[in-house]
Amino acid sequence: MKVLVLGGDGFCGWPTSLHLSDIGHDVTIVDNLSRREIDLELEVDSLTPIRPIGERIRVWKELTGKEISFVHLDLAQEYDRFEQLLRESRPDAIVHFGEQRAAPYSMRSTIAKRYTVDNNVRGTHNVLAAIVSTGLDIALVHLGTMGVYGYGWSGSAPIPEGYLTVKVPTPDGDLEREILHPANPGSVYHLTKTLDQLLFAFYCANDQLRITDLHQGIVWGTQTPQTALDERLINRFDYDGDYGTVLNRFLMQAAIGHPLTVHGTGGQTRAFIHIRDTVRCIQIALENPPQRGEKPMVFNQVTETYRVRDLAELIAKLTGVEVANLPNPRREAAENELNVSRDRFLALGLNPTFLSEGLLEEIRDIAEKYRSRADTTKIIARSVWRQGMETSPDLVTK
Ligand code: NAD
Ligand code: USQ
Repeated sequence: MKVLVLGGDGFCGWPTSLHLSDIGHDVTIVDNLSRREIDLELEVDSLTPIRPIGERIRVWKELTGKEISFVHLDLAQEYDRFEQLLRESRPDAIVHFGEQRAAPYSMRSTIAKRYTVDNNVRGTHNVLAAIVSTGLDIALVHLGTMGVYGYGWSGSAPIPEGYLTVKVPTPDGDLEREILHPANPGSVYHLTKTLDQLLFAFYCANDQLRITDLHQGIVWGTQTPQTALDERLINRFDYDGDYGTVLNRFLMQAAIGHPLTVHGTGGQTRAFIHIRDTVRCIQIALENPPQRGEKPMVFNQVTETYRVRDLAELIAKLTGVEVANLPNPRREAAENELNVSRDRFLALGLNPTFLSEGLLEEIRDIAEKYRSRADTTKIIARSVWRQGMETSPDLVTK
């Protein structure tokens, strides 16, 4: 299969590109390298020493003989070049990771809010418009997020995979309807993913595009069998207050003896998935596309749920590090339950990596190995959801 991986230089996109290439697909990465530029803007770097994209691709070819192409292109700004790329390369499928993906970054300033909406919504719409304009039958797999559903909306009922069956009362009795699960975004970033959903619903209905939207939980872990082949293929590991996600941050904090930065009571329950399962899920989604005329196919790409304070306690017990309860810089429920339906990937053969198996490997092979690269001034989350919210002081590292 010929596959374009949009955002293929990023944390999920790079290991996915290698995995798809490894199993025989013809992969082209399309990326504007904006994530690397944001690192420069934030004056922070991946904990792991990631190599330039050209070197990554050269090393993959040296080691495996397999070729991955790279196109430097901005999906939001360079529509004509993207359409031309589709006409020339005629891909069977597109995997779309190419968006600004950090909630704290999206809330840090007016400029960042506007950038996130412009980049994500324009980029996604350009992809859809270009598929229609070329007339090619390209299956699109997009990375959505569990955050489109929000937290706590449906109480203890499991969050369905995309659609909710509702009863509409009418004078002639109740009408049963299937609707997109109500959107309840918690940041400007999550808001863009709820807007993406509506774009997909429209283009499926109007143009019969074939679209799969993967509502992924928080990805943890770093390496896949392919990125672990050579240090020059290593995946990125974000630990800073904007891009670092909670579990990877806690692992890195434990490795350097920094108190674990729990926001508020840590009663927030979130969904998680290991990066090795992310790449398998993308493969499964590519192998099981919807038919033309179907509505967007939605999968919940999640393997486990955890409460933030339970994760902190688990890591504290394993490593002896302290837990710090900090003022929460976000506006979010202090405590929530999370019950998620996740049957579809399991039914299609996903065999998950659970926290209990992967944590120690991650601490030893990544967090401890690269701890000297950490800049401790970048750990505390400084982006606040509303002006005037309290931020935390730097915590002393032992
Ligand atoms: P990332 O920032 O590491 O990678 C995104 C890549 O897209 C980067 O390489 C960036 O340069 C590129 N990009 C951004 N805007 C672009 C544009 N306009 N044109 C071309 N390239 C562009 O993010 P990630 O963690 O790999 O996430 C990938 C996708 O998965 C995102 O859409 C994100 O919302 C979703 N997701 C991520 C997680 C997670 O925990 N990391 C969880 C759920 C969903
Ligand atoms: N949190 C802490 N301490 C920290 C960092 C985070 O307590 O040091 C808390 C946050 O307040 C939040 C929870 O942990 O309650 C999760 O935060 P996160 O930064 O790990 O995850 P989030 O902002 O939701 O975003 C990440 C990815 C995003 C993806 C999303 C999946 O950056 O791309 O869409 O996870 S989900 O959360 O399921 O929507």
